[in-house]
Amino acid sequence: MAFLPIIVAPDPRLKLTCDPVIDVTDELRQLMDDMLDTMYDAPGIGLAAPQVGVTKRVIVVDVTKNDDERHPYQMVNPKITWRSEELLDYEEGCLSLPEQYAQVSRPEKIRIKYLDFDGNAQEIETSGILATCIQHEMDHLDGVLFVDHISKLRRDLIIRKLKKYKAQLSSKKVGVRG
Ligand code: GNR
Ligand code: NI
Repeated sequence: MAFLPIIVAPDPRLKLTCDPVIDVTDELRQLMDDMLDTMYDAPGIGLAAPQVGVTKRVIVVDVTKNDDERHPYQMVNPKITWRSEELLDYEEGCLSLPEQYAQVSRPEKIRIKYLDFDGNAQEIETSGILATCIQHEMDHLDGVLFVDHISKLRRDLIIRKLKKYKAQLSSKKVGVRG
């Protein structure tokens, strides 16, 4: 069990395009397990590798609320093969944008292909919050954050708040009182 530090925006590491995984090794499985631990601990309903500083196309998701009915997904090289025309508006948050929320509109249903924990090819159709979360995580793999889907005015407001938040964090670290 390991908890990985989560990168907070703005940070150039959250803007990178991640590399496809060539094969699913034990090392990658360890990363996926550490990502799930980190996500549950945060707590969050999804986490993408770049949020913990790894530029690989790996995401984990679990939208269940109850701790004893967990249904985690660990996805490698996820690819959307179909999206519905109907959209769903959902109030999104992000562990890399702490305490910031905004309505984002995305396809309500999607079909995705991916490699699972064992390296086997899977294809599933999902809808609702699970579909929203998977799309949010997949955006991270291309350096896209939920604020990139809203107006520049709202995005700039959120980024300004995050800069303040990070400045406060770093001043606390060096022992300056705010
Ligand atoms: O924990 C999270 N909650 C959430 C809520 C609505 C839409 C997407 C998400 S994902 C987010 C965790 C995260 O930042 N994943 O990248
Ligand atoms: Ni996120």
